[in-house]
Formats: sequence, C-alpha cells, structure tokens
Amino acid sequence: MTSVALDVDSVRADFPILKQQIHGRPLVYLDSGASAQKPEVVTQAMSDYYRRDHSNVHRGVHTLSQRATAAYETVREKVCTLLNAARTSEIIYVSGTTAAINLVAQTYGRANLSPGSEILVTEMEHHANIVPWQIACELSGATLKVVPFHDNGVLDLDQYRTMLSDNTRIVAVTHISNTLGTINPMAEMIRLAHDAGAVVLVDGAQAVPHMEVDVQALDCDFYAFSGHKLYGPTGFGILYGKESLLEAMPPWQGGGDMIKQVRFAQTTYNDLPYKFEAGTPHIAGAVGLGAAIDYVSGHGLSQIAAHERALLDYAQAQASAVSGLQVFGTAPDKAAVLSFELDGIHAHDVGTVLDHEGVAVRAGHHCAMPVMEHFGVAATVRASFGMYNNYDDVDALFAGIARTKDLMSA
Ligand code: C6P
Repeated sequence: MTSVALDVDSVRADFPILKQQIHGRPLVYLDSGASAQKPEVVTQAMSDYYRRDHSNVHRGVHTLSQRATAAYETVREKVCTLLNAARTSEIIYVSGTTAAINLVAQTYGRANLSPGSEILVTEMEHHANIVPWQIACELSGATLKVVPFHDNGVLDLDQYRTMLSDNTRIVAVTHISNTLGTINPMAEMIRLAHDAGAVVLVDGAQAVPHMEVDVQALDCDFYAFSGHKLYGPTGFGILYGKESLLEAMPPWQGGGDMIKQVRFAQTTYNDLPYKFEAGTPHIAGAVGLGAAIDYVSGHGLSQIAAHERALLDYAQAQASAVSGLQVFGTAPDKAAVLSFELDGIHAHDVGTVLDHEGVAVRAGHHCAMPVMEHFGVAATVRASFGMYNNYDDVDALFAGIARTKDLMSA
C-alpha cells in the first residue's frame, strides 16, 4: 500500500482559526498539546446537530430523539474502530481524560484496593494521572509508588521491573508524556504488569492525536483520552475498558440512563456502557468527536505521525544551535513536543515575547510538577505540534526565540 504524505496546506485551509493575526503577526499555533484547534467539519457537524437534530438521547420515541440517539451511538462505533476495541460496550463516554481516570480510580479502585495494595505511576505523569490515585490511596490505605525516569526522559524500565510485585494492583502510565514527549514502551510495560497480576490504565491524552493506537494489540485494561486534543470539542472524552473488568466494577455516578429499574428497596444498573453514563450527556460533543475522528482518519494517523516527526527533527536541529537553550526530554522515541528553557530568562517571559510575535506556546509546569522537580526548574516553555503545523511555524518559533534573547539580554 502506498502512503500519501500529509497535504499540510490543504489541512491548514480547513482550520479557520489559523487564518488570523495576533499582535499584527500571522498566528503560529504551537499549543496543540494543551488543546488542538478544530477543523470546519467539526464545528459544522455540531452546529448542524443543534440546528436540525437535537433532542435528548435514549429517552424519546419521537423523530428528533431517535436522530440524536443514532448520531450519538454511531460515534461509539467510530471510537471502537479508532482504538480497535473489540466491542462498543467497552467504549464509555466521559467528559475527558481526567474524568476517565477518576472513574477507574474510584470504581475499580474502590472494589480492588485495600491496605497493602500498591499502585504504580511514573514520575512523568500529568496531575490527572497522579491525584486520582492519591485520593484512591487515602480512601483504601493503598500505597502509591513512583517509577522514575532517566535525565533524557526515558522511563527507567529496570526500576519498573523491580517495583512491580505481587502487591501491585494497578499500573497507571502515560502513553506519551505531555511535557517530555517520551513515547513509553506500552506493550512491554503492560506485559510485565500482567505477569505481576496488575491491571494497566494507559493515559492516552497525548497519544491518540499523534499515533495509531490498538488497545487489543496493547492488551491494556483501560485507555483514556480527550476529544479536544484530537481536533474535537472540549468536555467530551473516552474511557476504554475491557468488558470483563467494566462488568465487575461498581458504577461511578448515579442518575438517569445508568439504571434498569429504580425502587426504594433496590436499584438495578444498566448494561455496559450505560452503567457508567449517568445523566444527559454531551451529545453534541459526541457528534463533534465523530467528525474529528473521520477527519483525522481520512488523513491517516501514520501520515500525521510522520509529518509531526519531521517537524520535531527540524525543530530539534534548530534548538541544538541556539546557545543557552536547554531541551528537556530527548528520548529517541519521542512525539512532537519541545520543552525548553532559555538560560536566565523566565519561561513566562519567553512565552509573552513569543505571543507578541504571534507564536502561541505554553509556559509553566504543564500540570506535571514532578517533571519540573526532576530537573530543578519551576517552569519550561513548551512548543507542541499538530497536523496543521509546517516548517514556517518552526522557523517563526526560532525567530521569536532569537528576538526574546535580544530583548531580554539588552
Ligand atoms: N494536558 C497540556 O497542556 P483533560 O484536561 O482531562 O482533557 O486532559 C488531562 C490530561 C491528562 N493526561 C495528559 C498526558 C495530558 O496531557 C492531559 C492534558 C494539557 O499538556 C492540559 S493541562
């Protein structure tokens, strides 16, 4: 099969937001790691849904409710295909990665953790994959253990092997670090965890938009991601879970749609996936995610990954030529994220000057304070790339960095 390279000019034309100027300069958006921009097909699908088809789902016999339900449920099939899940009952709609992880921590955790249990996370996790487990530990008496990473951002697999034990119940690990860009060796980590008798939750927030993910090939137990980083709407995301585990888990939130029968004497819960979907959901969010999946799949995730890798190589080559610039995260297997600091200049100042040049980056701790602590810095500047970025964007970033150095050292 021949693969056609990503046509970035035509991709850019699909994103209206990119056609504007910021402080009189063309917008260069390098903050897709925080949230990706939306192609017109996504906003159009959501607008069409509200203008033509909106009603509540699973509740009405009338035409609009049936249309809304069909639109909403079709997306479950698209997500199932995207992740190569075995069945749609394993696809739970949630508000995002954060909600997905909290769901597992509070339901699987409640049922399976007790004093003496251990949960392994890594030093490179986003706070969303740390704090829910800290809360689960507080509630259950379990212990949280942290697998360190090497200074280049590669996870210490020897330590991981050593730390896994008969007491390990859950391994919660990010597929791709939002701060370092490291792509973790998930299949191997999952195999090792299973050998130790633990289940694995993969935080896929930064992976799903940038690479092909196959939950069956990975054999992960849970996989979480957010629609808004995949060019879809905010407030909508996915928890994938193996059916046998989801079946055995108690529900999370109680309310409409997650029940079969409610009596004061006893309530029975709905089948999967609805057992975990209480209340009126973000129906337009599902519709938008469906359009985003079609858009991304139409271009091909492997083509997107190849394009972003080329941008990263180009950016890293330029970075290595800038004196006083230190890159954090140089793992060989790395996604298109460039975290750095400029000697003697605060990350927020770099971010502010870049903004005045029209370049949007994130400056701060990136909700990964332990990563900052590892390197003894308070903050870094992070440029994160998406399918619409091009080489001119990288040049604009480095022109902005040169300008920052001129201004700040004057
Ligand atoms: N990272 C960033 O700028 P939510 O907020 O639920 O959509 O995603 C949380 C989350 C979980 N895990 C990882 C690896 C993430 O990167 C994020 C979100 C954004 O890096 C916003 S803090």
